[in-house]
Amino acid sequence: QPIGFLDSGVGGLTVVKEALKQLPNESIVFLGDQARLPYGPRPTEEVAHFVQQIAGFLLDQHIKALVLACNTATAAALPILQAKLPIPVVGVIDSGSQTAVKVSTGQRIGVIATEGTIKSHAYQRAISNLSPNASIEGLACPEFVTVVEAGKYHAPQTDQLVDDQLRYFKTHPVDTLILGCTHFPLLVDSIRKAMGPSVTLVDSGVETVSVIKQLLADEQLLNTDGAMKQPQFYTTGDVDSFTAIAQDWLQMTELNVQHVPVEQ
Ligand code: DGN
Repeated sequence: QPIGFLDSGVGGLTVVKEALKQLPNESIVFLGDQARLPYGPRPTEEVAHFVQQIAGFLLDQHIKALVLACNTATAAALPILQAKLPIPVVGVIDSGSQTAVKVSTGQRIGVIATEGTIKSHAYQRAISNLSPNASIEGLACPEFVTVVEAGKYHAPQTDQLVDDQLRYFKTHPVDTLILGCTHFPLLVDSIRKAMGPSVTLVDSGVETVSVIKQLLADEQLLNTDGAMKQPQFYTTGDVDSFTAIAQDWLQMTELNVQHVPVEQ
C-alpha cells in the first residue's frame, strides 16, 4: 500500500523528494491541489474542507498513511483528519518545531510561512510548548509561493525579492529559521544568501519524513525490501506545468502525472 502526500501545489514535492531518499521501498501517491492554490490567504474552515476532500481521494487510492506535506493544511486540519481517518496522519509543524528547538543555540527562532500558518500561531504554540523561553519571530512570505509555482525559483530577480522580504530579520535577529511552508525549500539558495551563513535553516518537510519513517516502523507498516515503484502524481491544476517543476526538482524524466477535477 502506498503512502499519501498532499499539498496545495508543488511545495509538497520537497517532502516527496526526501521520502524518495529515506523510504526507497515505499510507493508514493501525491496530490497537489493547484486549482485552488494558494491555501495561505483562505479562511481556515475552507482549507480544512479542501484538505478533507483531497484526503478522501487519496484514501480511495488505498494509502496506509497520510502526510500533510503543507503547513497551511496542517495548521487548519491536522487534528480533524487524525480524528476522522482510520490511518496514521502526520503534519509538518510538530517535527519542524522539535528540530528547531533542538538545533537552536540561543532559542531565537524565526518562522517564515504563509499568512494562514502565521495567523494560526501553530508554530508559536508548538515551539513555546517545547521551549517556554524561546523567542519566536513569525513572518508571512506569501509571494514566495507564487514565485515557486511559476517555476521562477532559479530566476536572478528572485534573490532580490527574497532578500527584501527577509530584511525583517536584520532588526529581529534569529539564530534558527524554520522554512514553515513546503514551497520554500525550493528557494533555499536565495534564503541562505539573505540570512547569511550563521543562521541554521530547518526544513520542516525533511524532518517530517524521519517522523513518518519511525511511525511506520512502530506500526509494522514499513516496507524494508521490494523494488522501488514510480511515484504516482495527481494535480487538480495543469498537468504540464506540474510536470515541468516536478521533473526539475526531483531530477526525474519519466513521471506519471494525472489530472483530478475538483469543484472550485
Ligand atoms: N505549501 C503550503 C504550505 O506549506 O503552507 C502552502 C502554499 C499555499 O497554498 N499558499
